Amino acid sequence: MGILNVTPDSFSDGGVHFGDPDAAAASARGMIEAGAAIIDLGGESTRPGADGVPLDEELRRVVPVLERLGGVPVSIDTAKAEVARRAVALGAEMVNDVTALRGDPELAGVVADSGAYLCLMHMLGEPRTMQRNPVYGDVASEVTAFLEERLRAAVDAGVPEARICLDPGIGFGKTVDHNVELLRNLDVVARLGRPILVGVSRKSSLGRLLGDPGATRGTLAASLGAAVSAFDHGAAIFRVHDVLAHVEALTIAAAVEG
Ligand code: HH2
Repeated sequence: MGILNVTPDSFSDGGVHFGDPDAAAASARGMIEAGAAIIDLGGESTRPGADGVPLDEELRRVVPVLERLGGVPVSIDTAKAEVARRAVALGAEMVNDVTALRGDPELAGVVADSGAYLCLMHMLGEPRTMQRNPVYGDVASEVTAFLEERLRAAVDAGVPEARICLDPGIGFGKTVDHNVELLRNLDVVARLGRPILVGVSRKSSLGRLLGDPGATRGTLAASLGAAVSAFDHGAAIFRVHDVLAHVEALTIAAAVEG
């Protein structure tokens, strides 16, 4: 899954494609050529400390890009029902909701009615405050219990289970140690029987693990190490900025795994 943020403030690629839908669409097509199976298009940053974006502004960011992405498999990274509705009408095949259907009461219905795929992600708190001292007893089992409950809620709302993938939400209300522990115990989440999506690409925990306590992002090499390790622990979908490098690394990991 290649990341395409059309925001001024995403933690890693903020501003790169903001206000230039032609460049954004070209970048998406480049990621597909490099081996991405789907492009995750987002118009609202969820980095720690980020404020929300109003509906009309989010639509202004993503709609021109969606209109240029005919033939490209797209996931829309949004928590807003109206953004998802417009996106699926313009061809998006998946809704990636970092609130796991807790943000907008109408989103479940939009996904169910459209037949889109759905990603449910774990987050403790909300982006503005989520990194203020997150506390867990056992992070893997708590995240798994949350995702199990959200999976049931989505199915009860009419989204077929076979269309849903689950994401432990690396960096969303978690310390570096929580993120590492979660990746090490991904198989616990995978026991829910749904494909696991992991987004760890360039995240600050990677830079911090490499010894910089003030890191705001991680390197490519660190991202590849984390992705291969996540693969070994059962991840199936990788949300990444650097598609070709991940396709190459994961192709080798998969070959070794057999
Ligand atoms: N991470 C980010 C955004 N959306 N969606 C899922 N399912 N999983 C993730 O880990 C995830 C996500 C944050 O990364 P990014 O989009 O690069 O930055 P920002 O939120 O600042 O736009």
